[in-house]
Amino acid sequence: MRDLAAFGWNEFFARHFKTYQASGYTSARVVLEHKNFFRVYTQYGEVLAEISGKLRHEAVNRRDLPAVGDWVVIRSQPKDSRVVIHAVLPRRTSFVRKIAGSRTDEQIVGTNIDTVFLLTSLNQDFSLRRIERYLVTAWESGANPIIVLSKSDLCDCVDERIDDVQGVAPGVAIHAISVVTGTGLDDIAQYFKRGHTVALLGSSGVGKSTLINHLAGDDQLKVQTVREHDDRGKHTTTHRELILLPGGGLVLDTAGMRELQLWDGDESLQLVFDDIEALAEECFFGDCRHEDEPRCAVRNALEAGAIDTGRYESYKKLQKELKYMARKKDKLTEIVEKKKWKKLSRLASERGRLKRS
Ligand SMILES: Nc1nc2c(ncn2[C@@H]2O[C@H](COP(=O)(O)OP(=O)(O)O)[C@@H](O)[C@H]2O)c(=O)[nH]1
Ligand SMILES: [Mg+2]
Ligand SMILES: [Zn+2]
Repeated sequence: MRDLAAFGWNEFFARHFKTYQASGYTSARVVLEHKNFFRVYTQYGEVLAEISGKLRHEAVNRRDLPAVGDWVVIRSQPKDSRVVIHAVLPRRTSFVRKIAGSRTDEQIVGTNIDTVFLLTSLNQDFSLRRIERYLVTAWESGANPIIVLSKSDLCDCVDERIDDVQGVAPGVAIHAISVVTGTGLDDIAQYFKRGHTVALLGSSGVGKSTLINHLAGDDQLKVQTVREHDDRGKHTTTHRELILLPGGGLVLDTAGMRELQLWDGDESLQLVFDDIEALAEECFFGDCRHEDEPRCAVRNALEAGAIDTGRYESYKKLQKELKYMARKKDKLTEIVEKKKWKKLSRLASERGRLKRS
């Protein structure tokens, strides 16, 4: 039997699993999500899993259903090649973004992630504004963000870039790496610890798969097989898979993320832009919009060049995006509440009928 601790099982999950333990259940971690089924790691190896009718029936939101990274409850039937997921254990962290496109809905990119690498390549892809956006979502997820500047071999001003990034991400560790020359790879090895989950996030082409192949080493074949499979799979436009590394630790690839729109993040926004937030405290008016109010500390700082205009614009843009999302979500909550109520009353009347018959 395999040791689930290597896949991230710990006391937190064990505590929540207690209620199931006595009744012939076991736990498993979701490593891949297909259209109608999942692939999960169990003590007996990797198997396919489906959601139980009851779990699907009772789910109101997408977040009630399993996502990659989740610990789920399955019946212990080691001989079956397919298992049924009966419940999702509470998540320690959850990386959520707004689903791509105009629909207002959330998408869970991954759960139970310990560290999230925000990858930006040091060539064309480099953007401080994108880093700020990714940081808000990363802080919101509960995971610890690390900034990884990839393809350092293609840049001749790496130190300047690091300084620039430091300016928008105070207190966040920054590593410049190159899989081609090997620069920085030793530094990031520290994040791959047994049972720890690292998610790689970044635009397509920044080098996520290349880094995973490097980390997976002898397991390279496995990563490639998965990719081939992904190419053929008609339903999977986005690909997320949790990979157990030979040296310990798990890595989650998040391919197919073209845009990262915010879903949640008021407090995280304050955290990422704490320089601006601190200045705003010093404005004469408590509700200063930093537009035409007198004695505005933010505008003064902008005029004096103490804060960068690009950064301030970015702050305002993200703030607006969050406000817009909040309004949309209020409406959504109303609808969901109605749906939930309908569902609950239907379940109650079904139960009533069962009892009577
Ligand atoms: N020069 C250079 N190219 C890299 C490096 N890492 C990845 N690449 C290249 O960047 C391209 C995109 O890499 P890939 O791993 O597929 O990116 P992904 O879309 O984020 O998974 C590929 O052609 C890689 O060979 C690096 O450190 N240096
Ligand atoms: Mg890739
Ligand atoms: Zn002001």
